[in-house]
Amino acid sequence: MLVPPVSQDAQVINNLYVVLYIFSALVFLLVEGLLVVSVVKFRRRSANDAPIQIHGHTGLETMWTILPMVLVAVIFLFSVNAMNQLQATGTFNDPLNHVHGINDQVAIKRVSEAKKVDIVINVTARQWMWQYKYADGFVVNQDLVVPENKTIRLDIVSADVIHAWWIPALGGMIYVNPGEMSHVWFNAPGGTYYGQCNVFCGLAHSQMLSNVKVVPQAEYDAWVAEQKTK
Ligand SMILES: [Cu+2]
Repeated sequence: MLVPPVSQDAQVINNLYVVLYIFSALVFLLVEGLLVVSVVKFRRRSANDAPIQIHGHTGLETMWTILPMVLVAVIFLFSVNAMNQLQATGTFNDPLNHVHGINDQVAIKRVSEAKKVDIVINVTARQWMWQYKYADGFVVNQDLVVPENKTIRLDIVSADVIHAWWIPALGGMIYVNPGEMSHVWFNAPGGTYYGQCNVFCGLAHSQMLSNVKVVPQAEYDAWVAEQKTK
């Protein structure tokens, strides 16, 4: 069961999955169907029964070479089309959230101009937690808290090994590599969205949760005020 999407990007990705499911189901039915038909129709009926021996069949061989190629090509086109619709990643020719050098000024300028954002949060991935540093200066180590219906950008770096940020309801996965900065944009309605580090990053990888709590603005302001006093 797919996680219900709450962002446009997550919707685009889910739609692509549905297309892939349909293709997979068709291939499954075709292969299993032929298998069952063959088992029943061509089963051995007596001890002397032997099938006709065939060596080479140009027609069949061409078919099972061309058909998968066409299938993969069609899936590729659907995928490129979906990638081009993703808001958070720019376009296929001008991808945004792929990794950049941390002090690459050109990349930083491009990212900051890419989309008008309300809040930027600096995120550090480390074994085994996400640390969120807010503009007000405080750092939290538990869930990410953001106001609802605001455009958020996360600037994510890794302090140690490769991690990956992925909240299925909010959009696509992004790798977080040491020595590079990755970017994630999202704008979500209120709710709690579950995710976790999506690249095996050591012993406690499975406990490296990355949950996002999206709350009303007033609640967010109160939360920020509380954090500042700590
Ligand atoms: Cu991790």
